[in-house]
Amino acid sequence: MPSTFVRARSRNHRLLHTAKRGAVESTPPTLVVVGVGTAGVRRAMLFSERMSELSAAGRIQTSVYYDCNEVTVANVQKTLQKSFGTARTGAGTQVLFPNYVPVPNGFMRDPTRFRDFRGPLERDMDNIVSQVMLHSERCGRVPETIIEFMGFSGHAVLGGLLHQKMQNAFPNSTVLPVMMLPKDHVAEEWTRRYIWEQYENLLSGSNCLVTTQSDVNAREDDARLATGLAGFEVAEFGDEDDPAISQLGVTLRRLMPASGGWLGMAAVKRKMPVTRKFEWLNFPPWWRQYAAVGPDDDLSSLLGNAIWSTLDPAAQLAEGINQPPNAPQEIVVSLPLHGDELEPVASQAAEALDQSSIFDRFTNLDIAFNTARFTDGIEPEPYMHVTRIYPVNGELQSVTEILRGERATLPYGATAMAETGFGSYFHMRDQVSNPVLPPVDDATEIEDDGQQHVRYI
Ligand SMILES: Nc1nc2c(ncn2[C@@H]2O[C@H](COP(=O)(O)OP(=O)(O)OP(=O)(O)O)[C@@H](O)[C@H]2O)c(=O)[nH]1
Ligand SMILES: [Mg+2]
Repeated sequence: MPSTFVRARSRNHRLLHTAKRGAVESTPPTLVVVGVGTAGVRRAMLFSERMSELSAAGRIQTSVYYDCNEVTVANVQKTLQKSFGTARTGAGTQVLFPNYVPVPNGFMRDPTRFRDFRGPLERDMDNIVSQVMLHSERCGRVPETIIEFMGFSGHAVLGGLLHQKMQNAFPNSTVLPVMMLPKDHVAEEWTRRYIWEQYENLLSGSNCLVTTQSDVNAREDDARLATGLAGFEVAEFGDEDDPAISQLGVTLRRLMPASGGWLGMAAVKRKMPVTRKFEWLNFPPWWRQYAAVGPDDDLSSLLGNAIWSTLDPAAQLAEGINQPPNAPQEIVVSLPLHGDELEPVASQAAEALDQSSIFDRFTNLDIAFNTARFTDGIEPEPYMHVTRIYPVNGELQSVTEILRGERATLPYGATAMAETGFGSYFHMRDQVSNPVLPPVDDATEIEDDGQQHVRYI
């Protein structure tokens, strides 16, 4: 596919680097995607859809849709049948479902319910993992990046177990668990009482991308997440002589060392100003229409604006997380342009950004531009998507709130630079030793009536 890629790299790399991407079909499959639970499966599906809209679904070796729920499995199968009817890409992807579904409707949000069936469930998961391994041998390479969409509901601990099995099967792969922090009382209660501690063990040492369960528009949030991840996967951040194929993996390996266990994502979607449209008839329907823009300043200021907007709280996929400004940051800009239009637009935008103070604010920032036209429902409007991934340090405010069951009052950031990811037990610390939490008031402790009247001789 003759799509052009342009990279603008901080001030020190003022020269734009241009690379012609080779035929996408020749890129060997190197991704494994795992969705756990109903929401996780939905997110994994959306990611695959985005990848096929980029003609890059062939990069996925295996998709695991792990939801012990007959309705979900049937839905996924129906959707896949439909899309395989039209898309040639992705046909080589292995698709796996749980074979053992002890309860047809899932675990009813109870994360302990799986324990009655743990033995056979684990055997089924072992079987899934060995099929993933077999297929990776068939593809001739171990997966470079494994994306796992997980949550805090009925399938939570099973997801953690599956994560461990995958990690053991592919110790050298870059694994990205994408967590969805709960926002409803049932899930928060379970997280507090049970799930968080399980995850401290099961996900120990991972760097997780944090998102928050949406209370407004889950569909839109899932789409932003999928669009961002797919955009990163087809970007080209690596050096030309880097043998890495998974570009998301390149990004993650750059960001993870700077993180305290978490990564954050911000995504902005903006309508493109269209001056001209034309068709590119040689390609499947989702690539047929392009917005082409003349060489006016409107677009570059709009672009600069959208990039700055990734700093807004509203753009963050998780609430209340902070980032060190000198940490590495990576931005992907996906534009619904014809490949030939991309380079002039990107150079102009890079120049405008250079003049704004963005590279002073983020001294270690990479920006990649690429072409992508995603189908957002039936809307014919072309959109640009800007996504930023960044490492997070210190306290996760929303987690403190969930585990404490009340709003955190002190400003976060006091404990920045601390390792707070799973395995550190940072958020599990007792009340006295956690500086963010108020000290325990001994005077309010209820006295044991019985003890008062007992005299020890
Ligand atoms: N973002 C998003 N959230 C969803 C979606 N479907 C359900 N949720 C929310 O995700 C939370 C977890 O629900 P599920 O994903 O069904 O949990 P599960 O792991 O499948 O657990 P059980 O269904 O209890 O076995 C719920 O609060 C839902 O509101 C979705 O498609 N996208
Ligand atoms: Mg479910």
